[in-house]
Amino acid sequence: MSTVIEEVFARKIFNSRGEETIEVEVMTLDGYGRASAPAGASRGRAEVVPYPNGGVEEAIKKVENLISPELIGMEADEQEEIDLLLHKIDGTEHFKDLGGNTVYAVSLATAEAAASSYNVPLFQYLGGHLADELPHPLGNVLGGGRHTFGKTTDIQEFLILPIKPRSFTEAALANILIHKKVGSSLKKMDKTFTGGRGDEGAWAPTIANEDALSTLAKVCEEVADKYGYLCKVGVDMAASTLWKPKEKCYLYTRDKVKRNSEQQLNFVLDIVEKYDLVYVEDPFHEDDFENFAELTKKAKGCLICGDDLFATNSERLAHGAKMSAANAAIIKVNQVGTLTDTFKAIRIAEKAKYIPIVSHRSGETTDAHIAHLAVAVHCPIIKTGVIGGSRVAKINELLRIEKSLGNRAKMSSLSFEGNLCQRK
Ligand code: 2PG
Ligand code: MG
Repeated sequence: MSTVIEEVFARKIFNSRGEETIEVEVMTLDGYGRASAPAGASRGRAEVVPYPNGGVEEAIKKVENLISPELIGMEADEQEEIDLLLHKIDGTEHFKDLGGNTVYAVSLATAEAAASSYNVPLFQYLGGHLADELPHPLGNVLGGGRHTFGKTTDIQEFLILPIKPRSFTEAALANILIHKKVGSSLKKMDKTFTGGRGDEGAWAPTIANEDALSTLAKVCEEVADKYGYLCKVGVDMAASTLWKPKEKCYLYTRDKVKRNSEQQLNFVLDIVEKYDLVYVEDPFHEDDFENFAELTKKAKGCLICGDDLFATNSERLAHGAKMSAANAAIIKVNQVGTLTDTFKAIRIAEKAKYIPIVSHRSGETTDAHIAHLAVAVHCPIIKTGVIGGSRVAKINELLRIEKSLGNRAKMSSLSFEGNLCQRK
């Protein structure tokens, strides 16, 4: 068994939105890894820069001329050294020179090549033999914002989270059933609904924000009564996309409403109570740590999650933790670039008792690395979408992992007892 890197190769492929992206292959003497980078549409300002000037073409040249010569001869299982080297070659704070997506593809392909050299699945290579817990799938069922166009909802994502499923298979089934039933409800509600869906496979109807919430809540109730699958509703408000800094308000174009920060806080508290929301992501713009903290204090029983707020950035997470801003954090590897930086962010989140939520991006390839990452770090929740090729790729990989674990497979612990969702 040898993990010595023999070849590093980069090419251009397309993501689910038809945008160009980078794919990297890493060959060792005994193994092989391949990874392609996802892309966000509602990106946080604190994220690393996705590509160097010149885009994917230039990123490929960077791999060929700068990264590959350095990596050849190194051991693929020296992940930290390799990720550190990528920082050194780049030399900027936000991977401006190499591009965060370039680095993402190299970092992930290297890890996969090491796992393959050892002949173990990626989740086991990263998480060891005790990695036997499956995450709860947080599924995007209906949406608008930057993931669609036209008169869709202002809130970017209306999500569902299965509560206490017996297995990942059962949880995935519940999400698919609810997605399907929400589609039927929308068809009945609006004769002009075409069945259109947004970037992540979520329905994209032209309805008001609260109508979306009540539709989802109703379908969840019906499914619980008829099939016994208990699911709760959540939202990703992606509030930075609604925030108008000059006017200091959140603009809801669909609902023709403007809300200042206080009104936004009250609106979120209202919908949490009215629709029994279990999850609220990015309810305020990305620099408003104070209101995140205020909401976290007040919205007992609800996960308040930072995505653009933290951008998987260790310093931002540590700052948020000091203020008790949020109690969950989205983890997206391409927001920071390397696996090592991602593990660091996860450790900080866990130390602060935040729930880490490994997440897809709106522009995805059919890669399934995040499924492995979620199992490796015992992540209680994975945000992956419900249907569509690039979404199902992650779900299917988790089904394979569950099956491969046999009797050892269990759902990651997420306690919904009492009023507060927290890790046991
Ligand atoms: C988000 C993500 C994924 P994007 O805001 O959470 O759902 O969207 O990848 O466009 O940032
Ligand atoms: Mg988000």
